[in-house]
Parts: sequence; structure tokens; C-alpha cells
Amino acid sequence: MPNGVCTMNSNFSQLIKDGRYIGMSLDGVDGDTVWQLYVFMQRLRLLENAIAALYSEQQMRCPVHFCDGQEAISAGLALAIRDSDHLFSHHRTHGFYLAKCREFKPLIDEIYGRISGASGGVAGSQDISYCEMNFHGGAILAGSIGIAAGVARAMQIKNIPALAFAGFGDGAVDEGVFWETVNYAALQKLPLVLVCENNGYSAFSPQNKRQAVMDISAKVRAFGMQAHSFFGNDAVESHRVISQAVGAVRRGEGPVFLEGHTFRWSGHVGPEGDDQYQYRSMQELAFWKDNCPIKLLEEKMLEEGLVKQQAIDDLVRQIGQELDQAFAEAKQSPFPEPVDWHAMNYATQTPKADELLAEEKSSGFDQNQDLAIPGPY
Ligand SMILES: Cc1ncc(C[n+]2csc(CCOP(=O)(O)OP(=O)(O)O)c2C)c(N)n1
Ligand SMILES: [Mg+2]
Repeated sequence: MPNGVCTMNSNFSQLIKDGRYIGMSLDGVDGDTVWQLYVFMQRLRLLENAIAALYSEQQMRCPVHFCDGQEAISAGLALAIRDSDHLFSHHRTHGFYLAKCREFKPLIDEIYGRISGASGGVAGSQDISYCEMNFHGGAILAGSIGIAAGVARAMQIKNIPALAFAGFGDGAVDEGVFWETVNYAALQKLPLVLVCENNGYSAFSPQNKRQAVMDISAKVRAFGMQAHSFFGNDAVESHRVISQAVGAVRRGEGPVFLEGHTFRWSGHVGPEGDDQYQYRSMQELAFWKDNCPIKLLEEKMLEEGLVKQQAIDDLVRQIGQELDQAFAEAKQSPFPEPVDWHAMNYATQTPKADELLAEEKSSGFDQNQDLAIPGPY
């Protein structure tokens, strides 16, 4: 790693030579899987490029946080997560959304504020949830991590064979709730997967100005939780690390923390860019653009004869057509009726709570058992 170019944990410096990542290997990963990783990243990149290009039309009804440059982590996640699992996202949702929900349309419609959007058009990019797909947004920074742990605990008590995932950034690690969750999840051996896209910045603050110890995995291990860090622009490594770790959580071996080191190319929010504030160096950005996750994988696939350039060109054209259609449809879709925000956010009665408690009693649930959550609630 060239000095001063990047705030990334130095664990990966031996994998960088003359500013290029040299660690990528396809060993043990079949061609179909490699292609799936590539397709996922291209879909995500082209989706975000289209959002950025159309944002100035001022028809999108929400702020958008782009994850361009970070695609390899959600690509690895997409291959490991199942429909029955729950995924809780922070504000930079597009990669996590696509990993869980796959389809463009519910996200694009949501960004345009239309009733056909994943959240009926009232949430937008940053707060999108798609309940039918067990995808939950709505908590910036670290809020979703504790909620994911609660869902993991509920599934553990009810013997539901699924996992809870939380997706977030390095800024979430500055928050108390992250460490409370790590402690509690390790203690209870929760079926929980914590996925950190460490892009080195929390808005405009670099990690080395916020944390005395940069190795987050080492700190997490001190709490008794498994933790793995990897070079987050290597999609194949991301797939390897995430699938192996998720497999262990599915076997009941307890929760895991996964950290991919990466970089966002865009500004913190919106397509306009924020490099005029000079909080990061252009040298650092250039290093990460040279090591674009899509370019790294594409070069490897072509070099190893896994794919022909024609197949890549066809894929890009197909995705473009799919996006053109989805954007055209979104603009035609109706807006929701005005909603009662108060009624959406607060329960005015608690019949559901009573119903749930009655259900627990009839299922033989006893607060005094070992598994019971200590009251009062
Ligand atoms: C408790 C709290 N503090 C600060 C903010 C403002 N804020 C929103 S996103 C963000 C940066 C988050 O950085 P990170 O978690 O690394 O995710 P990234 O945006 O880099 O993907 C900040 C500081 C907030 N929403 N909530
Ligand atoms: Mg960050």
C-alpha cells in the first residue's frame, strides 16, 4: 500500500504491488459462481449510474447514497443470503437491497416515490424496506444492528432456521449499540451476521481520526465473536469469506462479524460529489478507482479464458435495456395517497402485544426458563 494513499488497515499491504491489487485468485470457485458475482456487480453499478444520470431531472423524491466502488461486498453477500433470512440495512441501501431483493423495479419505483415501490413510495432510497423479501431499512448508521440482533434472538427462541444480517459501515462501529450488540450476540450465540462495508470514512471523517485501534475484527474478537476482514474490492474473496462464515452461522456456531475494506467513489450523499471539501485525497480515490472491483474481476475472467468480451458487452446491453424499461415504468406509476404519518409511526392501541403474549403462553413459553428474555419488557 503506497504511504498516505489510504487509511485501510495495513493487513492487506502485501497484496498491493505498484498500486495494483495482486491477490485475486479463482481457486476453488467455479466459473458459474464467478459470472454470478460479475453480473451482480454490473447490475448494481449500472443501476447507480442510471440513478445518478437521471437525478438532476428532480423527479426522484429522496436523497440517494451511492455505493459505487463497493460492489464486491454485496456481491459476496448476494450469493450467501437466502429468502428466509432477514437483512437490516443502513442508509447506503442499494447494494444490500439488491443482494436480498434482486429486482430493480421495487427500488426504482420507491426512489420515484410511487405506490408500486417496495415501501409504497413513502420511504425512498435511504429508508427503503421490502417486507415481502425480509429486507428492512429505515435506520441510519447503527440503529439497524440492534434490531437485527433482536430478530436473531426471536428466531433462536422460536427455532426458526434462518439468519438475521445487518449491513452497515465503519461509522456504525463508533456507536455504543454496535458493541452492545456484539457482546450480547456472542453471549447468546445468536444466528447473526454483521457485514461491515469499511470504506474508511464516516461522512467526512476518516477512520484513523475516530478510532485508536483500526483493526475492527481484532476488537470484535476480544468480545468472543468470530471476525474476518478481507480486501473488499475482490469479489471472489468476498464470496469465499462470506459464504464460509455464513455456513458456520447456519450450523449453529454463533454469530460472525465480516469486514470488507473498500471505498466509495461518489460523495457521501447524492451525485454531485463532495471532494471540494478536501476530506480525502485524490490520490486515495485514484488508487481505489484503479482497483475497481468490476475491473479486477473482469480482467481476471478474461485472462483465465472464463468469458469472452462479447458476453460482457451483451450483458451490459441487456442490463441497460432492463433499466430503461424499469425507469420508464416507474415514471408512469401512480403516487400514493397522502398518508397519516402519525398513524404509520405509532401504535394507538396495543392489541397486537396482548395477542402475542397470549400466543407465547399457549405455546408453553415460560419467562423463567433459561431461554426467556428477562422482564420487565
Ligand atoms: C447517531 C448518528 N450520528 C450521525 C449521523 C449522521 N450520519 C449519517 S450517515 C453518517 C456516516 C456513516 O458512515 P458509515 O457508517 O461509515 O457508512 P457510509 O456512509 O460510509 O457507508 C453520519 C455520520 C446519524 N445519522 N446518526
Ligand atoms: Mg464508512
